[in-house]
Amino acid sequence: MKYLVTGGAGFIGSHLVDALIVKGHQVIVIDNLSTGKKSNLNPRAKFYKKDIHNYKSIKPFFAGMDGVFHLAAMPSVQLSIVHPLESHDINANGVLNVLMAAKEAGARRLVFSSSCAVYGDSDGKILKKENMKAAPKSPYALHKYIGEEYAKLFSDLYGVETVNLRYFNVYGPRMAESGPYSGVIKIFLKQKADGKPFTITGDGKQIRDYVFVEDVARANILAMRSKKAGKGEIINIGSGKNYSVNQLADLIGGPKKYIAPRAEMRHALADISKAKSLLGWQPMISLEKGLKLI
Ligand code: UD2
Repeated sequence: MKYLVTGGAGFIGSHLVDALIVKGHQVIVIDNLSTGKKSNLNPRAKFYKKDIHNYKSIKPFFAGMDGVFHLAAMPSVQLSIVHPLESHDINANGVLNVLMAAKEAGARRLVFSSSCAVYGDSDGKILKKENMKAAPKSPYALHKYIGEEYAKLFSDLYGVETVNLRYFNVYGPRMAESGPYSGVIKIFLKQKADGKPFTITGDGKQIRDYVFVEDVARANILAMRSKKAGKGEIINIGSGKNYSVNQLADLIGGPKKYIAPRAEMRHALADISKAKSLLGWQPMISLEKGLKLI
């Protein structure tokens, strides 16, 4: 099969590209290299440096594609709060451009990378289920929600099959080392290597659900071919296990330093029963094992 991966030079996208190529598929990557890196790119993928906010410039690359995986994004809650216009351009308008290009090219299915940020605080409920009301607390969350709604609309109106995957905290090799796109696991591992204490935001009791990047790549491939999905379904992709930031720090092992809290959702734990039933997916790498693979 021929697949186009937007954001295929990025952290998650590049693992997906690797998995597709191992399975013998032909892969085209478009990526503007804003957060992605050429060094992440599988040499057997065809790469084009293109920006998803320019519809005309990306459209030609969709011709002849069997499916599209849309991962290109400005993937930072905190950055979207400071730069809502840029976030809207990439995380909302960009999805529309990619959906439109997929539709025009006659691609069968598009799998969209969304985020558990869409849930917001869910009235204090820790366990997030897909039928809960969306309650975005940041431009990033709102834009991902708009993307999901567009994907569903394109299925209803134009018959493009779509699946929305709501990722929880994805970690693994090639995670950004530092800056706004880095995750707490990478930050703590670096702090430990540098002999520094772990910087814990707020009281550290906030809960997260950490899912290994190769499990996420596999979920994408299953979502592309599942016969039980394709009409804009929303599907959580997490581990189904919860860790507070304090517990994560204890697992990695080292001294803690408490810093100011962030404006962020308090708790996020995925109910993954829908991923099991619709995709036949479940995570295979535990956090304890995954930490050793970074
Ligand atoms: C994750 C995703 C983000 C979005 C969001 C949805 C990552 C890197 N980011 O954001 O793209 O999908 O989920 O809600 O996966 N923390 C510390 N110390 C630090 C850095 C972070 O305690 O030095 C805390 C942070 O306040 C948060 C937790 O660790 O409570 C996880 O932080 P993160 O930046 O890894 O990811 P998150 O959940 O903010």
